[in-house]
Parts: sequence; structure tokens; C-alpha cells
Amino acid sequence: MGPPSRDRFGGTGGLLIAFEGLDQSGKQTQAELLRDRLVEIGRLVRLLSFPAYDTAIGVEIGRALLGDREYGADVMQLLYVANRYEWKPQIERELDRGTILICDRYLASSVAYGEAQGLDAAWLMDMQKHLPQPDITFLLDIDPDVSARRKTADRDKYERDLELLERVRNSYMRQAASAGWTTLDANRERDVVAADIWRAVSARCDAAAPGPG
Ligand code: ATM
Repeated sequence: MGPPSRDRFGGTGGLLIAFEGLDQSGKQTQAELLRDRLVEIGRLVRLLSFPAYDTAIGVEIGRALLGDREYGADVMQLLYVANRYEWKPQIERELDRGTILICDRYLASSVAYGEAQGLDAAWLMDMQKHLPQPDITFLLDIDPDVSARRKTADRDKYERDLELLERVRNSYMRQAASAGWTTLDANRERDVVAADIWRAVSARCDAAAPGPG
């Protein structure tokens, strides 16, 4: 017999859900609300956030975002991608045991921010093809100026550049035309957005739940 199947729908019930969008679009809030609802119905859930600043590569990313390093856009995205590969074994283990993993940013952030800085989107996707792919990606869509206005303090270097944020949003929109994406207007009330997310996730959870027997 081969290794256990990683078909998450017919098998263990694990799911990988990603939240994407500009800073201040409510990714963390929505990820936490979704976690709480899934815990309420008895599912095993884990929240992850990328960049994961608590690894060696994550520490380096943090320094670069604060301006203590002068890496080019390509090196930065290689670091973000490597940071997710650092987590790959753990993500696979969790999915195999049926955990619903909720990621605040994942693969598509590298494509969006890298593409916005002139990098090749195909290259950014290709080097991430051996990471566990998300089952559902939610794009929480807000205007770049809303993102910039909501955050006035402690902005990192991306967050100060409106034109760049516009290009990030365009990349997200392009990516969101693919299967597995759901785009939501995140200018609406928090609970209205959460209800849309719950409708999409609970449908998938029912499909993923281990059947009787
Ligand atoms: P957080 O603010 O979500 O921790 O992310 C830091 C920055 O890293 C964020 N900039 N802004 N706003 C987006 C950027 N980023 C990438 O460019 N590629 C990635 O893969 C990830 C995870 C984040």
C-alpha cells in the first residue's frame, strides 16, 4: 500500500485556507473569526501568518522591512518563499491529521508584491509549486488609499507607496480569476464579510468532513 492519500476532501478533512489582500483589509480579523467559528463546530484549526517572523529567515525579513537590509525585490521574494518552505513539513503534517489551516497571507502575496515590483509572476508561481496549494483563497479587496489611510503609523516601505499598492491590487485581481479564489468587497461591515466567508468555508467543510463509518 502507498502512503496515505493527501486528497483532503475524500480523506482526512484537512483544508488549507488563505487570506490575501492589502494591509488593513481585515485579513487577520477575518482569519480569527473563521478560526473561532470552526472551533465552535469542533474542528481542529490552526492559524498561521506569513511572513512567519519567528524563524531565522523570518528574522531577516523583519530586518529588511524595517530598512536594516538593502535586498532587491527578487531577494525579498526568495526570502518570503523560503520562509514558507521552512513551514512546509509542518503544514503537510497538520493537513494530514485533518487540521484546517488558515493562513494570513500565503503564496499569492509573493506573486502580488513581486509582480508589483516588476518580477515575473510565472517565476514566482513556479518556485512555489512544491508547497501545499491552498484549497480556498479569499481576496479581501479594498482600495489602496483606504489601506494607506487606515494605517498611519509604523508603515513599512511598501505601505507608503500608493502606486505600488495599486499594482499589488491589480495582480491580486488577475490571480483571483483562477479557480479556488473568492473575491470579497472588504469595505463592508466586518460581520457581513465574515458571513460570506463562513458560507464558502462551511460548504467545503461539509464536503471535507469524514463520512460515517
Ligand atoms: P505583513 O504586514 O502582512 O506582516 O507583511 C509584511 C509585508 O510583506 C507586506 N507588505 N505590506 N503591506 C507584504 C509583504 N509580503 C510579500 O511581499 N511577499 C510575501 O510572500 C509575504 C508573505 C508578504
